[in-house]
Amino acid sequence: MRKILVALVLGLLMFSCQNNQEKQEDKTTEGFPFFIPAEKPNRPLSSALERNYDNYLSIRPEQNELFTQFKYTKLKGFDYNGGDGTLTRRDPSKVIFENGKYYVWYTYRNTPVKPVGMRRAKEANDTIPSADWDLADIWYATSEDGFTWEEQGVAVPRPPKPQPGWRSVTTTDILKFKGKYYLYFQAFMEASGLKGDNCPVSVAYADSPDGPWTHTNELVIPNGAEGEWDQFKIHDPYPLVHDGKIYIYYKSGFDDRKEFKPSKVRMHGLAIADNPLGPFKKHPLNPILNSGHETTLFPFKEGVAAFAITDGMERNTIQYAKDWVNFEIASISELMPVSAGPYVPDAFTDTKAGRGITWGLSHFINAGGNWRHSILTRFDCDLSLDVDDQSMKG
Ligand code: AAL
Repeated sequence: MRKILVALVLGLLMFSCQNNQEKQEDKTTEGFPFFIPAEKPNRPLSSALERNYDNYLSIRPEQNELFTQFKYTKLKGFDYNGGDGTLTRRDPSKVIFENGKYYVWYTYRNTPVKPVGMRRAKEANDTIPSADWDLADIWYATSEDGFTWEEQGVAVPRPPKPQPGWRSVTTTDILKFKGKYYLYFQAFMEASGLKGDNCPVSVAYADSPDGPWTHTNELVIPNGAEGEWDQFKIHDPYPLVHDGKIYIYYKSGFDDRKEFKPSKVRMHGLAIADNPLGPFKKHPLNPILNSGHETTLFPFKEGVAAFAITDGMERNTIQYAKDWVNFEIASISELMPVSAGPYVPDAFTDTKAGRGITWGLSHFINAGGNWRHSILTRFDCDLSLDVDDQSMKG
């Protein structure tokens, strides 16, 4: 009996020592309600737990530098004809800070009537728009705080027929390179909806963000050849500077191909040039992002981060490519800003230590049957490595 008691006490002591040792060896994550080691444990794991360690930057969202949620604030300074669908502002560029103020460029449509809708595009004419972005010009606005904006007027108007963009110039984004400014934009040669939403990309340049802008009337990023993934459209051109070159990320889609219908497939491609006016060479690995819709990217550490929103298997994710080409999912988010144009302080500095973003502009679509009009809004987020730096905030 005595022997049994001694063995029991010894057994208990050994068990508790071992347990304590294990607990000390396992670095638990502070405040985490379950006993989940911060490092991947050396024992068989379920696929879900395996993935939790292998596929993301951290094992829980709050520790992940590329995880954020988004807050939206109504902007001051823009009127929308009472919201009757005749005036739209959408697809903002990234925001830049020049001459002591913030600048943004966007698609501006002010038509006598609201759009008839892409499905009724045959009813569109010189004054009746088909889509929300049909019959549009590129306008710009400036702001001192990122909340109240002063509309400055047109930056790049539609050129006369038959020049590229005569039907509509839309969805622009800004580049500053060697002291000059460049606006890349979609140049429509027919009303959206007649065949699809098809267009290539054209460019205008200026010595100052206030213009005047010279439209080259050239197609700087042409559609792909027949049968290529970007045969029908080059949308949402988004320039950044990397390795001394201009990297333009863009979106295209496969949805004009009968074999894919009714699927909505949108992916991102990359085109690179030494000179802002081209020639641009499309990356051999295109498409380089398998999801998303509009393009939103920013330098982050040595790589680049991208929002994948709206379409595709990996929508609602923030992705990261250390080499600016091969993207991995960094985090999954929600209510992501549509067509976000963030304030990216180091978009053109060829940085190797990208600082991330904390705010920008995006759009909301007022949908009612057909899309009627869109409004610009401000979004705030926490995707910066130096969130306490006031210069990151508007
Ligand atoms: C957007 C963008 C492009 C499309 C249309 C207007 O949000 O992806 O610009 O052509 O929708």
